[in-house]
Amino acid sequence: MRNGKKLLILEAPVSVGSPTRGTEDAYSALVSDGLPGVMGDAAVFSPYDGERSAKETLHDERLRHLETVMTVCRENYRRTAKALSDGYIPLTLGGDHSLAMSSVAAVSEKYGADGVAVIYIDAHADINTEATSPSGMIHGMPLAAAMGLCTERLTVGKRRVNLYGKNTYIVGAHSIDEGEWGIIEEQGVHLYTADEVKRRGIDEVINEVIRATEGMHVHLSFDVDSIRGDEFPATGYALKDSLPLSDVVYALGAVWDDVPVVSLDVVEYNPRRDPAGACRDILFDIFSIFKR
Ligand SMILES: [Mn+2]
Repeated sequence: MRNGKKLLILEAPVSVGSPTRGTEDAYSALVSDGLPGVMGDAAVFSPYDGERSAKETLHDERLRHLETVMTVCRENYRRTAKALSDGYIPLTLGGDHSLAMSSVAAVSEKYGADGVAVIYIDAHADINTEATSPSGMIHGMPLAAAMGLCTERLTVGKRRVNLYGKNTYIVGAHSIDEGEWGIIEEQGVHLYTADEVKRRGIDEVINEVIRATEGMHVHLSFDVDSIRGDEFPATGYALKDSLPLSDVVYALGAVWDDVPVVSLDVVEYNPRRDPAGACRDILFDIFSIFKR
């Protein structure tokens, strides 16, 4: 608990922004397996109360299942904004990573796009637009949507631009689409690839990010596929070139301890791919970081 603030853990059940079903059950699986006991006094839990999103609404191959994704995103935006105004640190528990556009929108409306930085720990850059995306999967677009680079149909909240590239720090990406490289460069996004982290060491990289975000309100967005697939297989894309678990744990802990994080996402955990609960236990350890 920091400055007397508790986390408000928000269920955000959407998976159709990705090709894999199952992440929509992450909240209910983790809660029934004991996450509230792990968090103790540090967190309050808030199940989703909007329209459920299991249905697939594929109308446009460039924006797959847009309506379903946006229904959950609009609801999560509303709930994140309320959590912030009620004095909580909201934690959006996905669900797939399309949700980040909604949590970032709420944070940006409260603090202003100029005052918000995003630290984005992910195997992917998630900065495609509907024009550059090879798949049309919206979980690959949330950063571009938050920057106002996508169609207005991906706008959540009151404003089109909620984030600037110069305030965006992607850590651990290694699966980056061709069209994303140009966007990263044009927008001035700070990209620390998995290769760079392995070369320089996670401590040096994350300390550089922490120093660079000084004075900003930070949203921390964590995709479990940033962890090496052999260590954390319970996700849509378990990738061997992702970061070692120990690096990711170090990065999350360093950011949490040294940065005034105002909001978080934890996304892409798929309990259907975790029959023995090994990844659940890793997540419980990671959530324990956010108790301190
Ligand atoms: Mn992601």
